[in-house]
Amino acid sequence: MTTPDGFDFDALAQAVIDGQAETAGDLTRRALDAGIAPADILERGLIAGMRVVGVRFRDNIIFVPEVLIAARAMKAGMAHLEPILAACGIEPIGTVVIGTVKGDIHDIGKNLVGMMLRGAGFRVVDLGVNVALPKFLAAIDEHQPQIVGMSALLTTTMGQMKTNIDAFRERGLDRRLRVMVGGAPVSEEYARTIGADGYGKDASSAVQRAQALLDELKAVRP
Ligand code: B12
Repeated sequence: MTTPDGFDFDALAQAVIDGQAETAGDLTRRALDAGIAPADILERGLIAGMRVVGVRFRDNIIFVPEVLIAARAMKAGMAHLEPILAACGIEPIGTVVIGTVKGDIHDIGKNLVGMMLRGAGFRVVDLGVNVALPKFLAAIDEHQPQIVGMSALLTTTMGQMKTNIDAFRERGLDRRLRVMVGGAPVSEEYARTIGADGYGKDASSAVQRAQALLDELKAVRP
């Protein structure tokens, strides 16, 4: 699809699908220069491309190396969006510690959520991927976040989120922080089942939920 000002979202999606990092970066830059909203570039270009990659991967049409190359192209585009999404006010409205849980190395979605949270005024401490419980606990101790975000993309690693939430609760941390979870296999219902306080199906709903949780926490602990 082409916008009235001539930007072709399909070409950007295709660059991700083909793993053309340079083209994905150039097209993202061009879209920004044409005044297209970062959220549209993300959703209709970069994420649209990665969606196709996901289907082809699932159907065994492509394999891990191709997916990695596509992920690199997506990141090349995201690198141009990050400073814009992150540009915000001065004082952070709250702190979020975020990471992909132990056993899982998917980080594209988590990075997007982190970027959008920064854009909404949060300080974001990103622990990276394959984050084991002790690392979450140490970061909570060090950064005193109001919110902890956990990402899991595999059905085999989703359970780790519950293990972590249980451990936070055992330590009484649920009195002073709220937990948000997300990732492709995670649902609102699953989040509720494991005792998470919030779920985000995508980065913008993650931001809305984080803002609501922060307000809720401030009402309880002003
Ligand atoms: C890219 C990718 C990879 C890349 C990851 C590169 C990277 N740097 O992240 C590579 C090639 C490394 C990879 C490896 C593997 N992958 Co993979 N991968 C994918 C793929 C195609 C896309 C994921 C992605 O980036 N999506 C785009 C982002 C924007 O979406 P997202 O991650 O869902 O994030 C959004 C939301 O979920 C939400 N969100 C995400 N995190 C959070 C956190 C919080 C707090 C909140 C509120 C919201 C939130 O907001 C995000 C932004 O909108 C998916 C397919 C899919 N449909 O998800 C498979 C997929 C997840 N992978 C899969 C598999 C099986 C694997 C491997 C086991 C393959 C293998 N045989 O080795 C390994 C596992 C490695 C490991 N230990 O983690 C399966 C999982 C199946 C299952 N049921 O568990 C999938 C579903 C593919 C499939 N259909 O089979 N993979």
